[in-house]
Amino acid sequence: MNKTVGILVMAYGTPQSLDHVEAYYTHIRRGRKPTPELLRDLIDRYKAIGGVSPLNEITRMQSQGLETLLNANANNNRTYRVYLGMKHCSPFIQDAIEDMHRDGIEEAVGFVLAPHYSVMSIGTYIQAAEEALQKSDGLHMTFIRSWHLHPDYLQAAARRIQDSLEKFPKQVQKDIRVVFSAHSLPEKILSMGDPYPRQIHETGDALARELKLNHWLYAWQSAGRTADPWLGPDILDVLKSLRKEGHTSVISCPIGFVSDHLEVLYDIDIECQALCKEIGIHLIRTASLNADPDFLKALANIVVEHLAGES
Ligand code: FEC
Repeated sequence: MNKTVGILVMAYGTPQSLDHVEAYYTHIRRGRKPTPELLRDLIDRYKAIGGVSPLNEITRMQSQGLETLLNANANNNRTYRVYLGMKHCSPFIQDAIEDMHRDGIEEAVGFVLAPHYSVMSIGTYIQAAEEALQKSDGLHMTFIRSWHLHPDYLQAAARRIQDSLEKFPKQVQKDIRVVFSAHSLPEKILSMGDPYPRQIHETGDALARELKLNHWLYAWQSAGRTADPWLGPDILDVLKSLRKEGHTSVISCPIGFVSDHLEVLYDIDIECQALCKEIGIHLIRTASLNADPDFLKALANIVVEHLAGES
């Protein structure tokens, strides 16, 4: 008999228009409305990248591409159905699980389109899913918590760094500084023994080994606008320090993210680029993985290997 396995693909989500920014921001802030200043600042950032972020569109393409690829290679009378659940906009994670339950799915796997685990990032997606599962009798779901060292993911990321290296003249390539960055989180995760900073370093170190890089370093980006201390150093400070040390050729590799969105298109492509122009650094950002075939293949293998380990 044919069996359908549900795949819950979870992603951050973005407002579908500028009119939806306030509701989205309020959701991110767990129900607390942003001040008019914070809201204006965020709307201005969306305007600077063209009014909307491409994140939802890319997430949809990733989900559809994954479903197509999984079914093209399916055997043992298995078919796969992908359900998309967002953290901060519709369709929410809870909606996706309700749909799965209504469709009679009994076996499912859930994962987030972000490679590194933190209790404050992936942990909160899984928590939302687990709450919805309590109302979904008969639906059994397991989770992939991180996939930051999967060889196919590393290969796809390495290829994009190599492409960026080749955009620099041959004679400067050996001196290039590669800055790996990920979304900052409140510093308190350190005292909780959270694996997030370690996993980011593991990914960067594995890529540096694979590509035989001479110089690489780590930075945090996109820290929240809140009073508590966030993980540092911030990427802007790292770029300033590199310039002070005399370096002028830098690759930015935001390995904490897989898609083009506000934190990449604004924070790196506008904010970091403006700083680099001012201080005299030639900065190239690695292309995002988006819905490219090599990344979809990595995602499909991550899912299939997880399911094989479960059965
Ligand atoms: O393109 C888009 O519209 C959405 C881009 C976007 C992604 C993303 C990913 C992560 N975040 C993470 C943590 C936090 C924490 C707070 C926080 C706040 C924001 C705000 C916006 C935003 N994040 Fe985000 N994040 C994206 C966008 N993020 C907008 C609100 C304004 C601002 O601070 O800039 C602070 C919450 C609070 O106030 O309490 C914490 C982490 C990731 C990477 C993992 C993932 O994708 O889930 C971690 C994409």
